[in-house]
Amino acid sequence: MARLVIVSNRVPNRDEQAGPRAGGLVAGLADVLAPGTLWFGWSGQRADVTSGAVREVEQAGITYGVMDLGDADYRAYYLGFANGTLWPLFHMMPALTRFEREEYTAYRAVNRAFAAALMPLLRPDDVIWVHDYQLLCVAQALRELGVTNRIGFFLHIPFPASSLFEILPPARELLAALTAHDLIGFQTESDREHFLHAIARLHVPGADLACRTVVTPAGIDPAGFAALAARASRRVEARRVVESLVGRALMIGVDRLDYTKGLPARFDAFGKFLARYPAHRRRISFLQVAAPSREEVDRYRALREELDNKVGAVNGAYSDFDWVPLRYMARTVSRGLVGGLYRIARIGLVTPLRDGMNLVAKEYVAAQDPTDPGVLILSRFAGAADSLTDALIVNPLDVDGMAEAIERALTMDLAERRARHAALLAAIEKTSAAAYCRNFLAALVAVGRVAPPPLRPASD
Ligand code: ADQ
Repeated sequence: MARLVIVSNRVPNRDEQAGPRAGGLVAGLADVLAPGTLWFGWSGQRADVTSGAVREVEQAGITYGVMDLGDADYRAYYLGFANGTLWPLFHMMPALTRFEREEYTAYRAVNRAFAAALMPLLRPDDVIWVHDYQLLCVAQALRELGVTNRIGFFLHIPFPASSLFEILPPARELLAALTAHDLIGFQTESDREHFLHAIARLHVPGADLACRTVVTPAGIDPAGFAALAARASRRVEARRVVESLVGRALMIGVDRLDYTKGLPARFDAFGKFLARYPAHRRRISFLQVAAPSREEVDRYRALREELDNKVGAVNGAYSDFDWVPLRYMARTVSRGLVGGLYRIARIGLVTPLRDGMNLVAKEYVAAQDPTDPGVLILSRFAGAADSLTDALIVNPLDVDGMAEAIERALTMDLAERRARHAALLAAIEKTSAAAYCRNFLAALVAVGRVAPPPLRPASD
């Protein structure tokens, strides 16, 4: 049976001491991997130069192969081209997108270094699955080294409209690099359409490319997350939150601190809600947990400042002696506690300006008590909105519309909450993490007709 080799920029945090890390890719995959899998990526550590030396660690039957990144590569590849160019552009924010040719050169060099370091670890029948925008060119580099294995790629973030993608100077080169994969996976139909449109407009060769793409939305383990959330809602921190509410409804937001997540407009919407519906003022408490990420990037520092100011404005205007309307915690909390907070919350507010999928929306649904569930408010520009149509769907730029949705969620009767939740739960079960992996790998091996690598027995 073929072995599965996962390649991603970061590998799961194997060091419990280092505490939890927020991030969708790892959360989605880690639960479903079978023993015997090799997971290869950056260690998260920096060295003087990228030497390509690999350290292998085995844990629960999974082998993790990691390499360090040189300081200059970290800046040019990771902070530069991956997160200063591709991340904003793929989220359709051209005004935030910069381009430096040296950073792009470093990006390609690091992708080649990944390929060269991985190559000696490969076996002839391995099935290789590369993840996300940091590693668009690894497969091409592996092919140049003579690797003929099945290689699949999955893009976790959106693929932008082709007119935007084309502003990237190496647009055509990057598309050509992607065609080195046997299969290319996307979160939504619209991402796939954008990609195929770009291929056509830039005349990238690859006649059968449409048959080598697949849409497999990323998901979670709904039953596992529900059990974790039920346990966690009894934890001491969760009980402290409940006590602090004294009869008020909790509204929760949980995000990586990122400008794509729409936090400033979300805070404005909450302020608007308090202004427009004075009767609800003391009946709701909004808790936003935002995990700092990519703090070396200026944009992210500016976002932090903007949010601090907005929190001050809302609380300054509406706080009372015994009520703080908006509590904002710029930190990562444990996965268990996140689940417990979702379960306590009457409203889950997920309003990214643009998001590949957004697993927080799925986690919030899974965490609810089905007999008395909360209401999900979801941006139409999250990939998750394609399947979670029974959420209250909002436009994340429409501050008034979001304020109205908060009011509607707060006053929704139990029958409607239950009906919506049942439909949402069915949708997240259909697009679970297990289904995501199964569907992608089935499509990848169908392209090459090899025996599929094993996954853990499905819990969905
Ligand atoms: P992300 O942008 O990281 O992932 P998302 O899908 O929302 O976004 O996943 C975030 C994960 O981190 C969730 O599991 C969440 O619980 C956790 N998390 C976030 N903030 C946290 C905090 N403060 N404390 C603790 N945990 C926190 C990328 C794409 C997404 C896509 C995923 C998976 O950007 O669009 O859904 O990959 O494909």
